[in-house]
Parts: sequence; structure tokens; C-alpha cells
Amino acid sequence: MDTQIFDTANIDIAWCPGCGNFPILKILKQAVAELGIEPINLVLVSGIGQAAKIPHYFKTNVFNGLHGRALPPATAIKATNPALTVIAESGDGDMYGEGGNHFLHTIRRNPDITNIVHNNMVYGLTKGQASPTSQKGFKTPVQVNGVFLEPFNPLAVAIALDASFVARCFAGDAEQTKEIIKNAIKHKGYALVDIFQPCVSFNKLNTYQWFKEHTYYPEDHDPLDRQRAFEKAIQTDELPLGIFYINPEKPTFEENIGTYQEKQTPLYRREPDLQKLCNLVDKFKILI
Ligand SMILES: Cc1ncc(C[n+]2csc(CCOP(=O)(O)OP(=O)(O)O)c2C)c(N)n1
Ligand code: SF4
Ligand SMILES: [Mg+2]
Repeated sequence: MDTQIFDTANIDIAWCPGCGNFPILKILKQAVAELGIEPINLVLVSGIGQAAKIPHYFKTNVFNGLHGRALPPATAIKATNPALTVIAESGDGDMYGEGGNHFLHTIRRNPDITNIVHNNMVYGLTKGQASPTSQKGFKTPVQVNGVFLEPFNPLAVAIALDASFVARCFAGDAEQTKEIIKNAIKHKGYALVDIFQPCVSFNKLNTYQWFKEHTYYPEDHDPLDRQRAFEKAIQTDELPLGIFYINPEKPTFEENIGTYQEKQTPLYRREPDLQKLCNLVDKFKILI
């Protein structure tokens, strides 16, 4: 399938020239095109931020919601129509800061969705304040003496919660990132893909060059080895890339809720049982 099928016509892209969001947009289009996913069967869900604008530049179904709130609608969309490929995509602030609680509990629920995080280690949209993944010592107009908090480690947290797929990429490595995203989309269950994304305007510390010099692809890593995956995730001298961890056994949210045990008809096609709903409301009224 040609990637042009996902191109939007006549839209100015509101990202700075050289921003790491551009290669991610291109890579994602290639990944879904190579998987043969039609625009009608894809949904991109985002929150607020520079990264969260990505659905605007993608001709497909989109839901651009509240800050930090991409994961709940993505979970609901998948549960309502399991035939769709659902990707929740936003920045490090949106997913790990404002949306941090949803991040934790979506991992526990394990919906069959892909969660792509553009990790530029900064709040880009609001002009350069520290984000949860900003490195210690990173100076900003707000954190004038440098960040003194330990950065949030999304991979270690995800592996600790037994997320079913955990990976990290670098936007400068197009081929490897595309393959990892394809694997994440094909994976059954929640898949986290944290992508190092240089912000050329507000993060002068973690540049393309910095990521190139501080990352590597480990050889002989077995993603079924959770202990080893965790060790890799907490490594900070050099930052490993690739698929860290896969749990192929974990049942998905859609399987656990049992909605599809007896009937395969997607929820959005079922006739609403109004009487059942009224009974429920009546019951609730008595309770309050
Ligand atoms: C409830 C709420 N709090 C704060 C903001 C301001 N705000 C908008 S985007 C943003 C941070 C976005 O950072 P990130 O998710 O890392 O995205 P980036 O712009 O770096 O891609 C903040 C704090 C907001 N819009 N709503
Ligand atoms: S501010 Fe940073 S993240 Fe936002 S578009 Fe510019 S370079 Fe990209
Ligand atoms: Mg950011």
C-alpha cells in the first residue's frame, strides 16, 4: 500500500523545521502502509502537545482529546470495535505527566492498543519547561538551576507492571523504528513504544547527536526475559534501544471483560437494551 493514502491535503504542519516529529510521522505512515492497514480501519488518538498534533497530519480516523487523556478513549474505542487498529500517540508530558495515572492503569488493563510516545524530554508546546523525563541538570526558563528530580523511567515502570510489549526507539533510526512499530501494532495486547524525539527548539541537551552517541542496540537480548529487560531499562550510562520485553500470554482487556464471549458482534453494532439501562438507572437512584 502507498503511504500517500494517509497524506492530508493542504495542511500546514505546525512543527519547527528539523523537529524529530517529522521522521516519526513518516515512519508511522510507512509502518501502517506496510502492514496493509486501510485508513478506514485505523484510529489515532492523542492528547495535547506538539506530538499530540500527529493525528492532524494523518488521513485516517482521529480523536484529539484532553491533555493526558488519550489512553481511556483509545481503550474504549478498541473495546467497542475490536476490528480497528488503535494507536494512542502523544508526548512524554502528556503520557507520563498529565496522563501518568492512565498510563499505569492502561498497562494493567492490557487493551489491544499501541501506545507511541514522542519522548523529547521537554514540554515542547508550552516552550520548554521540564517534563517528567527531563534529565537531571537540564536548565529551562522555569528550572533555572537545572532539574533536580530523578527522571521518570517509563520502560522500567512498564516492565514492573508486566506490560505485554515494551520497546524504545530513536526517531533518527528510521528503519529500526519502523520495524519495532510494526511489531508493536501486530502484538496482541498493550504495546508501549517510547521514541527518543529531538526537540530542536527547546532541548539543546538531548540533540540528534546526543541520542546517536548515547544509544545502542543490544545484541542477543531475549525479550521474553523480564529480569534482563528490567536491567536494560534501568541502564543510564548508555541507553539501549529495541524491543525490551514481550509477555505473549497476558489476556487483553477485551478478552477479560467478556463482552465478546457469547457474541462476536462489536458493541457499536448491538441494539441498545434500553430497558436494561432504565433498570440500572432506577437501581442507582435508590442507592443515592
Ligand atoms: C490541564 C492542562 N495542563 C496544562 C496544559 C498546558 N500544556 C499544554 S501541552 C503541555 C505539555 C506537552 O508536553 P508533551 O506532552 O511532552 O508534548 P510536546 O509538546 O513536548 O510534544 C502542557 C503542560 C494544558 N493544556 N492543560
Ligand atoms: S518546539 Fe520542539 S517538539 Fe515542538 S515542533 Fe518545535 S522542535 Fe518539535
Ligand atoms: Mg515532550
